[in-house]
Amino acid sequence: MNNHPEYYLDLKRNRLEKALDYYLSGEDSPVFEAMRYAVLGGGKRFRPLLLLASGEHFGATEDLLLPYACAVEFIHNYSLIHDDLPSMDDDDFRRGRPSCHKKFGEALALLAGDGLLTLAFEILAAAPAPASDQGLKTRVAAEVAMAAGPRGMIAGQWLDINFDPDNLDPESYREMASRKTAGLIRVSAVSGARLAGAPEIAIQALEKYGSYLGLAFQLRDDLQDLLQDQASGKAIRPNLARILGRSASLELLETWLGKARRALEETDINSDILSLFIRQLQPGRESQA
Ligand code: GRG
Repeated sequence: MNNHPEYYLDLKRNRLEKALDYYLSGEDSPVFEAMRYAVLGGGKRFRPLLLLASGEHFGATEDLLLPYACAVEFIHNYSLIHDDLPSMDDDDFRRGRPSCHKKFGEALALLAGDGLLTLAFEILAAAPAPASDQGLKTRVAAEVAMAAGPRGMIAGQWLDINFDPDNLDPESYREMASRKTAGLIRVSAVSGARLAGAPEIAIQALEKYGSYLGLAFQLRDDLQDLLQDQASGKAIRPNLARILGRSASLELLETWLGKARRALEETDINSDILSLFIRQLQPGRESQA
């Protein structure tokens, strides 16, 4: 078998696509059609791949991990559908196609998002528990709920909506990004290892790795927005890259990626895949994460 990290990711991406399709099949309704449109139309599958890579590194099987990975991807897709709505970020395009509400109308897009969020927890409730410790399943489900919920992603979204563009400070921006974007990435990195029964020291390292990877993910996205906005002459949306400027943002991106790398090194987590996720976010590389 080819052990190349890119080969591993292609293989897992394939399995994920089949599993996502499976969970969205068998029901012929407009809501499911909109859910399928939103989920199955591309996407890098960064969070579920992270969950699979972290779990398999510590010895969990793909069969155990796949439902959890799909649940996290469904939550992510719900957040994108709702984020694109006119009352939020008002985006007409997502993944190179009309966003869900542009294709199906607002009511159906709202329901498709709700459908994906609740389906995620239906899947978690039915997911197999690790044989070694049945309680780990509930713990993971609770941590996923916390990351997505009103103290996590939802709180982050509210902070984001309410930013005053003229009074942005890096600390409060970091707080927003940590909840809005990094939380789901962090819980993906941790959940796989938790389900595998990894030791607490490794879990803590993955918390740190996931947090910094998530912050870097957001900052990279901000930098791309800044460059696009500068090129198009459009008003630059408030973001961290705008406050810091390009060169300080690139420096901070390197710092955060360095912290993610050190979290793995300090605890001897030698995973080519987890390291590749860091490299993919490095400045100058095409974003494939
Ligand atoms: C509506 C409760 C609620 C939350 C929305 C995550 C989020 C919160 C909004 C997305 C806004 C955004 C563009 C953030 C930048 C980072 C990010 C999450 C980008 C999109 O994720 P990718 O790059 O998307 O993983 P793909 O298409 O690859 O799945």
